[in-house]
Amino acid sequence: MNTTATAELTLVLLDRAAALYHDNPRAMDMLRRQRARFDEPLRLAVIGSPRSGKSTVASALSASGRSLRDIAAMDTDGVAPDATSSEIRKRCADADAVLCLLRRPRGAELNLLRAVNEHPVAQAAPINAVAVLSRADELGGGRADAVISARQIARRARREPELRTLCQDVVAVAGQAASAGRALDATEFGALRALASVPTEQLEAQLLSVQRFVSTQAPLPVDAGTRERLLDRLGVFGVRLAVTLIRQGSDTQPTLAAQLAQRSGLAELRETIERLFLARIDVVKARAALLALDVLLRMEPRRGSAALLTELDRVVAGAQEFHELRLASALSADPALFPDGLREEAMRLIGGNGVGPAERLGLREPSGAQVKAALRDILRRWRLVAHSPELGATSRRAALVVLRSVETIATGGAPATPAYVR
Ligand SMILES: Nc1nc2c(ncn2[C@@H]2O[C@H](COP(=O)(O)OP(=O)(O)OP(=O)(O)O)[C@@H](O)[C@H]2O)c(=O)[nH]1
Ligand SMILES: [Mg+2]
Repeated sequence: MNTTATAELTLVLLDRAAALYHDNPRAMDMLRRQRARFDEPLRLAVIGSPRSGKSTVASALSASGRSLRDIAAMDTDGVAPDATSSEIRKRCADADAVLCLLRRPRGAELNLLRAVNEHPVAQAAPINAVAVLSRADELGGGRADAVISARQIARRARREPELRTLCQDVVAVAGQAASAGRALDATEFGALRALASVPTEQLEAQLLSVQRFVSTQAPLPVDAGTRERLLDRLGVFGVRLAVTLIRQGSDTQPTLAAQLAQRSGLAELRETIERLFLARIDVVKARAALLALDVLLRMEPRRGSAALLTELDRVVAGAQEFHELRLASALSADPALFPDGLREEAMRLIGGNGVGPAERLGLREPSGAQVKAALRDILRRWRLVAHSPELGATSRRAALVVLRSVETIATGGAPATPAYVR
């Protein structure tokens, strides 16, 4: 695996802890598991209040694309509505990242996200949670364009001060419609096509209520039993969306399944997971391992553990990748952090558009000379920003994070190992 500086430092800390706890089988077992997790798929815990759609979203993700190999979705069914923070954290302890399902992006539902964020290491590196407005069709009133309205709610929620400290992104997904696409059999697909041939107004009248739609009296070219099955699989919203999509030309089963994934928000959720977690999987893994190590060092103190804890704190505080991720969410939430132009450049330089040097510099297949010239220019500009008297202290500190990212590219992508771990 191509590890970043922070992942390497984490492995060093795990080795040191192994030397320290060599006579403690339970601790050694835990340390071995932390080491092994770097070679495993992303472990994604799906949490949420009862009936929030956890099982549906987990299975939709598992059935979609490459996920079986690169994501292991963990459905955390059975967390009581009044579960304490420590119970919730225990359920997420083995996870690298968390999807927190919300019916609404406010109120007591946010307690779950608050609990996930409570640990000090989690606060220093809040890079592993995405809030999902699940059952998004209900937020949008069940119309065929319901997910579009739910996306707007998600976009607004992303900018709210508390939510943006608790998670890295907010996305809307209609899980049921998303997971149904692939599962449809030929009879069900044929039935949807038949429904698509019914004049829009006539079909809409039957879709006004579940009772009407499944009634044996309904003037529809599909038998009542099949209609009931369609409703079980897709829900009223899913039937509406599928019929609309078929009318618009998605009239083969694979294209319909793909369009359902797109229009239900599942595709966006996958992209978010790719961008935030899979693109930096070793940093996400390092964070989880550091959290577990922190707990061990605190719960089972012994000679040498306090010194190791100090080093761990230094690694967490010094991890450029954590700083970059925090700045990336700060930039999306607070566009006024930098003036226009600089904001987009900052996002690019800290890896918001991709973590490779070419993507950070915005150059396609650059030559060595191009990179050098670009870096000289960028370094000069950002040193000025970092010391600009016109910007507030927060912006200047943010500029230092950008500057350090640029310096990392300049030195070949690997920041020097700090002296304290040598
Ligand atoms: N309208 C709508 N209903 C949904 C959606 N996803 C799930 N549901 C329904 O909501 C109910 C709960 O869904 P699950 O996926 O079982 O939710 P869960 O969070 O695993 O539920 P528990 O395990 O009982 O806590 C089921 O009746 C689903 O059919 C959705 O996207 N839209
Ligand atoms: Mg469930």
